Amino acid sequence: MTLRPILIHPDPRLKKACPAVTEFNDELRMLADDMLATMYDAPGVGLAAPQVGVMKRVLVMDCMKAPEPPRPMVLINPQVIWSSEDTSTYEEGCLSIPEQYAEVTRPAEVKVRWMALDGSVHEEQFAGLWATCVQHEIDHLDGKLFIDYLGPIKRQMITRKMEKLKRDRARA
Ligand code: K1U
Ligand code: ZN
Repeated sequence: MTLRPILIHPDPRLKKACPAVTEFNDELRMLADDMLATMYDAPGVGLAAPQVGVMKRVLVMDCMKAPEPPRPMVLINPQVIWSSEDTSTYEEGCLSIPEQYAEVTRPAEVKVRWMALDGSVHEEQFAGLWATCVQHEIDHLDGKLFIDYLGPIKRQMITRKMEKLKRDRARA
């Protein structure tokens, strides 16, 4: 298992839609293991493959809150097949946009279909933080960031802060 570096916005790989996974092999299992380890280490509740520079439709998440046991999930080629009309607003963060938070309104519940690492097909309805997280991660697979839901001034302010963070990190 290897911790993989997380790309920081702005990066062209975070703005591109990822193609579907077609091969279920050891490389994919290794990617999922590395992504879960990287997410827990960050720490975060979700992570999408393009955030570690891999352009594949793979996401991991675990929104269980202590003292509940962890529930590491790996979703391959996930699709939202139903969204509730009622919405919920959550102050979102992103491991690719560190220390920046903003309220985003999304469907409160979604039903998602995905494939597991063995190619089996699964469906589940998510609510609460799970629903917010799975939508945030699927957005990553489509090249969309939570700041794309904000107005242009706030989005540009956050982007400038991230450009500075990257410059400072490169100099350190
Ligand atoms: O995709 C990502 O960048 C991960 C992101 C997922 C997410 C968080 C909140 C709302 C929607 C999606 C994060 O995990 S940010 C870190 C975070 O929220 C967190 C970290 C530790 C404990 C609990 C939450
Ligand atoms: Zn994110």
